[in-house]
Parts: sequence; C-alpha cells; structure tokens
Amino acid sequence: MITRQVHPPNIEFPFSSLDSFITPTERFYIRSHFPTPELAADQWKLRVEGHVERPFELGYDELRKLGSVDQTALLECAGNSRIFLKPPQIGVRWEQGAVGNAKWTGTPLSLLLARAGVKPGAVDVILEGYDKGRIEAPSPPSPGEIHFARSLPLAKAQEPQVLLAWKMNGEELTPDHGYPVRAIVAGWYGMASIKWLKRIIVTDKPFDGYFQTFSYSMWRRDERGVPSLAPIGPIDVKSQIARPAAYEVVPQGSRYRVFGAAWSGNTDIAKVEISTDGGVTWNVATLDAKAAPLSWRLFNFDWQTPQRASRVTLMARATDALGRAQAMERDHDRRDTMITHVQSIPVFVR
Ligand SMILES: Nc1nc2c(c(=O)[nH]1)N[C@H]1C(S)=C(S)[C@@H](COP(=O)(O)O)O[C@H]1N2
Ligand SMILES: [Mo]
Repeated sequence: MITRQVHPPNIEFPFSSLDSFITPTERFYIRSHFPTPELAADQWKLRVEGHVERPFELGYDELRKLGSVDQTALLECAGNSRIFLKPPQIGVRWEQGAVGNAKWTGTPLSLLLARAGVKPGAVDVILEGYDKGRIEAPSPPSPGEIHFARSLPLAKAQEPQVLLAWKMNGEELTPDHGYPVRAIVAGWYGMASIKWLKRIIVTDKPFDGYFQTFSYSMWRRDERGVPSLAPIGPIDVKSQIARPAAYEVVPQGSRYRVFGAAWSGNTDIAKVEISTDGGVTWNVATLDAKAAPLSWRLFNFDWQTPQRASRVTLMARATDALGRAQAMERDHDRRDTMITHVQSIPVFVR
C-alpha cells in the first residue's frame, strides 16, 4: 500500500498490482479527514432525528436485527487521480489507487427512515460521523471543530441500495473503514459513504455543510452560463490501466496483456478502447466475463508491441451503457475532484 498521510491514515492501493474483482480489505484504500474515533459496538448508538415524526436511537444489535442485504459495490474517492491535475491541487495527491470493489453487508437506510416517519417537506438526509476535527489553511478553515458529514437528497437516501453497513468482505468493519457502522452509497463517490455513523438528520432545507460546499463540490452553469457551486454525487465513467504501469519497460516485438478496470456510477460499462499511439488509433479491449451492477469491470487487451525500441503512450477510454465516454481533456469546472479525463501512460519499449 502507498501511504499519502500517516495521521489521519490516507492510504492507497498500488493500482499496478490489481489482480482481483473483489479488493481484499487489507488492500482497500483508506480516506479519512480526521482521526479514527475509538468506538465499541456494544456502546455505539445511532440517532435518527430532524424533520421526522418519531425520532429514535438504536444500537448495534438492534440495527443488525432489522435485516441485512449483501451488496457488492465499488467505492472511489472523488479525488482519485488528483496527482495528474495541472496545476497541482491542495488535496491528497492520489495516484490511481483510491478505488476498490468490496462486498458490503448492511441494513437499507430506507428502513430507518420509514421507522422515523419522514415528514412532508423533507428534502435532505444528513449523515454525520463520530469523527471530528478542525480544518486549517490552505483549505478554507472550518468553524472550529466539525464532524465529517454529508447529505443525500431524500429520494436518493430512500433507494434500496443505500446501506448502513457493518460488514466488509464478510468480516466486521475494520476501525479505519468505519467500525462499527458506516453508510455505503453505491454509485456515488466515496465521500457520501459516511464512516462511524453517529446521526441521521432529516432536513427541510438543502444542507450546505463544509464537505459539500468548500470541498466535494463543482461549478454547474445554468442556461445563461452563470456558474454556481453544487455538491458532487454520482461516479462518472472512468477506466484505468493497471499494467503496464507508467514508465514500465515492456519487451519489443512481443505480446503484452494490457490490463485494467473501468466503472461508471449507476450503470454498466459498454466498451473500453485502448490506444497504443497516444490517441491516434483505438482498439476495442475485451471485457472480463465477470460483471455485476455497481462494481467495476476488468478488461484486457492483447498488445503486439512495436518491433523497434521506442517510447509509446498508452491510453484507455471507457464508454458506459448510457453512451457516456471519458473526455480527452480536463473540465476545470470540476475543481479538484471527479478526475476522469483520459490519462496518458508513457511506456518504454525495448
Ligand atoms: N466519517 C467519515 N466518513 C467518511 C470519510 C471521513 O473522513 N469521515 N471520508 C469519506 C471519503 S472522502 C471516502 S473516499 C470514503 C473512503 O472510505 P474508506 O476509507 O473505507 O475507503 O469514506 C468517506 N466517509
Ligand atoms: Mo474521498
């Protein structure tokens, strides 16, 4: 694993070692804004409150008794690939490894919302974590200590795949992945999947918390071109080449299996194309037989490497089932997240 920060832990997976559909827990990236809170399952409490008829509190065993669902889902940090942005941005400088695909087990959030009785006029559901801290310059400073929190629009929060999960790959969550209970909002960037859940607050106005205004937000332009900041949500279509790695030396005049993964938030991958000449020509890659909703799709391409020693540029470009393809150029309205434009992978042929 590659450590980007020791305290709090921010650790990515070395993507060039990708070799499985399910990412083992010890190889799953960790993205934490504040220190990991020390929580014990038997003392943990979750409160559901706000714009509801019957606010309530429940513990770990009570939550587990409400029933469980298994959901394999990809989680990608919205800042994944930030190292490729020009000019450099201040957030964690992830390479390609702030992404993973795991099996999650939990209770649908919709069951808890139904039990609380959402009042008419509700718009947002804030998920708040037990972790807290202060954000300092160069980022916009927080108003003192704040908890990590993010909201989902009510309709999104009520979708059956939004889980309050207590298991990852069949085992209890590890402390850094949100023990005892975290949200899993499959199809959305990782920041929506709040770890160490403390409170669920239904609101009758849109939530403008730190992590959906100062960060994890982008410029949206209205029909007159006026930009305003909006929280980011769904994962955009993307592919990543695992092998060859950038600056790898590959043998000339031989066959090389280009390998990687592609994903798109709420839909399937339709096609991955590979260019071995810097984007002049494109070849269709083979998608792996294993496909599951809300997961990534592994792909490979049998590359006949050039006869002569050279330096070549590899690229991968995915298209999803809705016909959306990765852009070739960065959209700067996305600020410092949602980094999905096609990357150039320089490779030496010798
Ligand atoms: N409470 C809390 N939840 C959180 C975070 C956090 O810092 N605190 N980080 C978010 C972000 S930005 C991401 S990408 C995912 C990462 O989940 P993981 O560390 O289990 O991979 O958790 C999200 N949930
Ligand atoms: Mo993230």
